[in-house]
Amino acid sequence: MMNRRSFIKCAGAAVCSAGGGALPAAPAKARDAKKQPNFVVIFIDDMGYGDIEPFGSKVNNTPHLNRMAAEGRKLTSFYVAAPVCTPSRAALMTGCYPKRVGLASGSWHCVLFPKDPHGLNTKEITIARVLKDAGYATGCFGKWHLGDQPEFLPTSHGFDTYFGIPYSNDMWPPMPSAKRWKVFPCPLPVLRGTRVVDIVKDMDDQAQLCKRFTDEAVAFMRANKDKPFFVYLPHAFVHGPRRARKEFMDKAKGNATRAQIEEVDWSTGQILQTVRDLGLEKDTMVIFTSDNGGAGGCSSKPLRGGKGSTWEGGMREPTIAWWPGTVPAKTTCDEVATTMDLLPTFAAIGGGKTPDDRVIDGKDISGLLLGRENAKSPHEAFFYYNRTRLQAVRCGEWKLHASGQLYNLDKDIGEKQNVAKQNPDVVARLKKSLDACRADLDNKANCRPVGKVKNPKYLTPLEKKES
Ligand SMILES: [Ca+2]
Repeated sequence: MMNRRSFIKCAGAAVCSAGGGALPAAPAKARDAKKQPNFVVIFIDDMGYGDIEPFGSKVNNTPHLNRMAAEGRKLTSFYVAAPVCTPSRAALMTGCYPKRVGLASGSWHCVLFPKDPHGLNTKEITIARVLKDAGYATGCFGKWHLGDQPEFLPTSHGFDTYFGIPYSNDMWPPMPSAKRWKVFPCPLPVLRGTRVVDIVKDMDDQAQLCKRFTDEAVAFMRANKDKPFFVYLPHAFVHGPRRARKEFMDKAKGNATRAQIEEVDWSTGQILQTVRDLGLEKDTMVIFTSDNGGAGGCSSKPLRGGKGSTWEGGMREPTIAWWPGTVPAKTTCDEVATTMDLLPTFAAIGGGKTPDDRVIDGKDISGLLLGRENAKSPHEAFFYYNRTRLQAVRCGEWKLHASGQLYNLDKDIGEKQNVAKQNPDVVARLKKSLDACRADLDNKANCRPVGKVKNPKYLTPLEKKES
């Protein structure tokens, strides 16, 4: 696929706009750091709210995240828009509720599978395309999971460069679930652009994924240090099956969950150190968060629930923003914010254009990130979807589940005390909010179609013994 250099070479030619996006593409340009800081989004897979020390872990050692939080800002009410991979990623990429872009779920499961005919529609304008069109060099390193057909891969969605696995690391012949799901055996490919360059064969290969994605991201940052860049680093860690590199396994005494969390901490340290080494720490915003709540072995404490649920533990993520000198150090923000907000926020900060020809659910949260005095959440309401079902709404301190339970999250972050009876007026107000959301997102006319191809193919040949 097209790398940045070949892209520049043919910038302006019609062929370069193939793959969607309404805006004309612009070549990556020289840095004007004041106007165009770099953006890095580190997106962990299946890590819970309580898995890192800045968010209360007593189990895992996360010195690099501790330093990141000390130098930056913790976001304690930061949400993803779905409690599982594919829809959560669709929301981050498009700035929209997953249902809005046809990806509330996969075709026959809550997420997309290998050879799925569906994927992120190339008519969507991703955060990468917005930044690329503003002159950023854009790279994605890690797990994509928004469609594995070439037209759905990152290089069709505004990323100059892609290296990673196209879907989850457990969509893999050795997994017992692979047979149960009857969609295999297709070896798990590692892609560069749209080309398969390697196969994840065994657990030793799995253990290398964090380092490989990190090394690629670091090399990309070094190669693009003189231009504004956007790095999206969606780790395959800490999604099962889990194994980290030996030094981390040894340190964690064989506890693979702990070892993986500590290795993504190491990875974050590598990213921040690279930024410092390049002298770009005053010009780079880094966001660390996770794609959904904690899966087995992880901790979403003190929140209730975890991956797959619309309790807080499924969708509220341990999030840190870092930009020395601009994002205030040693601070915490508890205002409601979401991954959907990153697209309009990065556009606002980086001189990009948020699409105005379609609904974008995310809002500019630069006031919250930069710690402007009295900055409030731009969200009157945040909605919790599980696949296509609306299950809850949060308005300020209150969360109403569609089932009728009401919680005051300021006083009861663990959703233990249903206070619906004591607060009928609040229940009535939030019910109206749920109704308004249903009237919007349950109406197909307000949603855009998922991408679809006619003859999807496995990216790698089937294993002989199984075919
Ligand atoms: Ca996930």
